[in-house]
Amino acid sequence: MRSNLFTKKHLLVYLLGFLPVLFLMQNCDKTPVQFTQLNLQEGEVDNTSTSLNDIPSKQALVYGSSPEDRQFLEDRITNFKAPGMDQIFGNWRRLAGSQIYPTANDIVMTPGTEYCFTTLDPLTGFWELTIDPSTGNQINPSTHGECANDPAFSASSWSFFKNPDRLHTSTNAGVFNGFISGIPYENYTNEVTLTSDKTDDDVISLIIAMLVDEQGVVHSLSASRSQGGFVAHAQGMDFGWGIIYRQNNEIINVFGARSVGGTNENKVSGDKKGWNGRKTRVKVNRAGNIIKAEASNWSMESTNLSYDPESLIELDLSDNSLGLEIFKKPAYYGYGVHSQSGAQFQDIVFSMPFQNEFIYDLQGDLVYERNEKGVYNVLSGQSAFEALGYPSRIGNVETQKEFHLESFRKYSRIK
Ligand SMILES: [Ca+2]
Repeated sequence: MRSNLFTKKHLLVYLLGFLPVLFLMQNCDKTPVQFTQLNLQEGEVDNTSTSLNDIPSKQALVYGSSPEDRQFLEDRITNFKAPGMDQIFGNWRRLAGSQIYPTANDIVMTPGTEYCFTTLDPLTGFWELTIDPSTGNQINPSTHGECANDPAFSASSWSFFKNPDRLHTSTNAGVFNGFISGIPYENYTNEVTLTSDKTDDDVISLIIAMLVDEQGVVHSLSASRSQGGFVAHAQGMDFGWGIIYRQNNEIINVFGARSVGGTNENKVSGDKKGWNGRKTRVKVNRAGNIIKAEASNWSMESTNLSYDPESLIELDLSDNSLGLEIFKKPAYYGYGVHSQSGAQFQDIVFSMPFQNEFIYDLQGDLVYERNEKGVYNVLSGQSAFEALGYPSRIGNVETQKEFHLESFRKYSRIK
């Protein structure tokens, strides 16, 4: 047990310290900003934890007092740009079926599959060949069934390449896998070019929203392109474009399925060569409960990827007939692939409206809000401590720093 954990005594001290704040909060009608996501919640008060791992955690753009963190904060304030693919590759959580790994370093090999984990070739992004111990045969882990069906293996199969910056996966994975943001959003626009240089015909997606329910089930909604392969066959996405709702790895529903340039399904349609270097650009816009997704036709050229107006799929999360109620709140976005070796994401353009982002300076107990010009301003009278709630283990997925609320208004760095 760590000595700096909250105890019941600390809780009492804390609550006494918070009484004036609670009083003020009841009289704060003139406060211009409502921290609806981050206000102190009764359910967050935890007076029984004996382990740091039991403390409720949250993700926010928080910055501590180390020189490194001061620089991160300065960079954020003066030079905001959306997370680049190097950040996504290095810092974002990885999703594989029902598994979520906080970072690549947290991926644990499934016993018996160790032989799959050779080395990702730094030039091609594909796993080096190995010997299957059960048969003695040389196999390619990227396509070998036992390897490709293992969530830990597919989550480990990603590379980041430059010129152009892109995410690449080598594996013909049996589970939907990719990257999810550390911070939830409900207002944003994300545009990405999807491609694969392999002739397989399966699914490459922008994850529109991802949340985990109280039972630990991963719910995801993804704008998906395919060349008509097996994932599509199962749920009527044969046309090559639609929004897929999954629970863990199971496809629950497909919305708006239609053709945007047809498909090139192996041995079946088009030139029968799958992706084979074809590109498509996909745009997702989320404005609260309204989701809009568009796609371009296929093209071999990045310069020829204009959105097809007929591709527009619009969903209203407040329409209960869709069964998507779980997403009616800020959710994580990201990038996902199902059974498509060589899939790549490039030319990401992500933007969000000003209402959507706050950053928290734990050293100065300050809250910054991003305005309509993308400039961060300190919110006068707002306290980072109050806005973030109590007690919390708070991580910043962009910097990979994590903090623990040690005592009233005092955070300690965990890592
Ligand atoms: Ca496949």
